[in-house]
This record gives sequence, C-alpha cells and structure tokens, in this order.
Amino acid sequence: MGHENDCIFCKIVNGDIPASIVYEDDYVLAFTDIGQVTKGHTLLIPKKHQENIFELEEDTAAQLFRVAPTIANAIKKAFDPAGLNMVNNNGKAAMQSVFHYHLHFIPRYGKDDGFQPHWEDN
Ligand code: DGP
Repeated sequence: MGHENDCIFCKIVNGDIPASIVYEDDYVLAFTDIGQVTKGHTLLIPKKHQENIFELEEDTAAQLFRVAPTIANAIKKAFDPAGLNMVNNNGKAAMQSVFHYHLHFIPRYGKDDGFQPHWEDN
C-alpha cells in the first residue's frame, strides 16, 4: 500500500524496514519514533502515501483521527505521562523531514522531560 519510491514510511508500511508497531489496521499504522524525544514518542501514519496536510484526503484524515484517542490512551496506560502533545509538521519550513503524513504523539512528563517545543517558554 505504501507505493512511493524512496519513502521511508512506505517502506515501514510494506515491512521492508523494521519498526516497533504499536497499532495497525487496514488504513493506518502506528509505530515508535526512532528519535524518542520523550519516552513513548509514537507516530501515526496513513498506509497510503500522502505528503502532508495539503495532500491529505478527508477519508484518510478521518481514519487517522478515529484511532488517535486509542493511541493516546494506549500511551497513557503504558507510560503514565502527565500530558501529551500531538504535533504535525507540514512542509520543510515547518520542520517536516519525512514527507509522508504523520502525527507525532509526544508524552509529557513535566518540565524536566527534555522536550522543549519552540512555543514553550523556559
Ligand atoms: P518530522 O520532522 O515531523 O517529519 O518527523 C519525522 C520523524 O520520523 C522524526 O521524529 C524521526 C522519525 N523517523 C525518521 N526515520 C525513521 C525510521 O526509519 N523509523 C522510525 N521509527 N522513525 C523514523
């Protein structure tokens, strides 16, 4: 289903490169982020290649957000964070580095969790 050549997330969808899968259905896949900005950092992607929000089909958006609470609650249960950021970067200027749509789930543990998004004060 992930058909785009040279797309790392399509390769994960196809099983060509390994990932720690935490959720899968016919349309979407969730797996742990290789970078782990905080413990439990997870990505949710559509199986069908779409570059970012500007390309995202409405059906795909619905499929992603239908499972988003399940992913968030699984992270909550596994890691007991105090909160959770959902982040989505669209375009190089917005710091998108993998051009296959993805939602970041970033559990937050308090001021000392080491993740400081640019919008947060010290
Ligand atoms: P963004 O900057 O929003 O495009 O985030 C891309 C994320 O993808 C980044 O947090 C690291 C993650 N990532 C990149 N390559 C791989 C990979 O091969 N496996 C996994 N699990 N995550 C990856």
